Amino acid sequence: AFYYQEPSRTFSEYLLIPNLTRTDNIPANVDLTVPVVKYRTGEQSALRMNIPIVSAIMQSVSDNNLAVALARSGGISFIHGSQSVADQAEMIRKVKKYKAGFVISDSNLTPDHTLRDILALKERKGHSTVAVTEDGTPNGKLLGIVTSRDYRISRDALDKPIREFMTPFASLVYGREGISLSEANDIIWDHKLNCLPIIDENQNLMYFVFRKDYDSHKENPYELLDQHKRYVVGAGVNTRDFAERIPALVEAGADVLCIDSSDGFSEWQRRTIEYVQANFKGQIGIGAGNVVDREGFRYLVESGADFVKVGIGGGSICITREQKGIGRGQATALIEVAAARDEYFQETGIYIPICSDGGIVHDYHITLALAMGADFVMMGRYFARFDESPTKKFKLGNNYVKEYWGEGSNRARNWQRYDLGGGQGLSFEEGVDSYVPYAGGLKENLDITLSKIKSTMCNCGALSIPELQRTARITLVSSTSLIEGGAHDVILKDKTVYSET
Ligand code: MZP
Repeated sequence: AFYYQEPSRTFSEYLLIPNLTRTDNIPANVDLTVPVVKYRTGEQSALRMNIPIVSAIMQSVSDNNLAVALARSGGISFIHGSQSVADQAEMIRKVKKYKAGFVISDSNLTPDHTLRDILALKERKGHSTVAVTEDGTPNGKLLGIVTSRDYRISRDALDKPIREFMTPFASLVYGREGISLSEANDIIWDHKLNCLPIIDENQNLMYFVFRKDYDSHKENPYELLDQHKRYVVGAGVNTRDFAERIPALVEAGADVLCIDSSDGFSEWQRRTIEYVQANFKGQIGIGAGNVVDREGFRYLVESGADFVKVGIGGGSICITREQKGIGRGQATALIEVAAARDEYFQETGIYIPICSDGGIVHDYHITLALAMGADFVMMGRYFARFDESPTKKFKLGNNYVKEYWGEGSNRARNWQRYDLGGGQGLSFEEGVDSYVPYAGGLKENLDITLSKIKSTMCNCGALSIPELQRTARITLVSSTSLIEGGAHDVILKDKTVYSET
């Protein structure tokens, strides 16, 4: 046997050492955009994300509901494939049907008009008011009403019912007609604008809509564009029914695919990747994994993978290491695969994004993973806690919890993820069925996580993820210094039980 000389390590064994914080290192200047699929030097990735976070390919995590919420915040969900082809394609369709806007006339709009009245005005001519609905239909949930600059309704009028509809899109700053959506996107990109293009039935731009709290320095336009004017969504696939599943997912509008497997270093994955490259090259990218070393990475990339996912056995619900004795500490696996990616880039000029999958416990683990070379992270437990995840919320003792189960648990019945050929069922479990503490809405929680990442990056003197990867200084910590890192030698107030005398 070959023996590795170093033990494999987890994120909690590392810390970042601050670099010089320059005066321009403020959170508002931090750019968190990342590539999702491979690209050549001098080119842009065909798919980029506004934040370095995707949700896990799991029944208890990624359905169409969570996908819309995450896409709105700039990330991508990979809709799980532990369901029939038709059901998965339908979930993709539901995400893709959401679109930017829909036009109504405003001529007789008064503050007392109800939403129904406003929508009834759609039939009239004229475009000075735009209703932005979630799915682009008159019956969709209204996100906002946008008026043109010369709109004559008085400010006071907006205090009445219509005002409720004014968030989050509030003011029209800029209008240009007769240009295509792709030209509009170029303008938005060139000028670093964060806005929503409102288009007519012929895909021509009518207005740019800016958010109420618009701050051109703070965010990247991709957050609101999701590139094809619809939300971006990914889909998990397996190495068994790919020839049937993939065409249906592509047809439904999936933007990117990822093979879901606990061990991706296999000829089954090569076959699946080759199928996509032979039939859908240039149309859709496919990620592969999971691997934990250089050899696994090279194998998948040489098979044609568009990104590579790293991690075996580190997931919160995963018992693969206990059951089969395979796996590797997540940090060590990631560091080795990132080095292999850099080596491959030097050799070929092709950059392969890598995704660190599983084992993120604290928000700072995300920043560490990025500093260690990940382009983005995949999380399950993190998202399972939110309102938008597909599972039930209920009270356990004094606390609210949500259900969260692994794809290798009996409950999931996802044998395709673990099958090594020939089987049609799980012969033993590799995952558990569990609860996670309920944490509220996705956006509120994700905003806090992102603000921690940005502020740590400022401590490290980095304004972008590539800069963080180039300049980060990372140290191992001893088990004793881990104790020093938490609150210690004090009596925490909220843990104290007082007895009145
Ligand atoms: P976590 O974010 O909950 O720590 O980990 C999520 C990841 O665990 C998933 O993206 C997937 O790679 C992995 N997973 C899902 N189900 C199982 C299992 O049942 C598992 N063993 O390991």
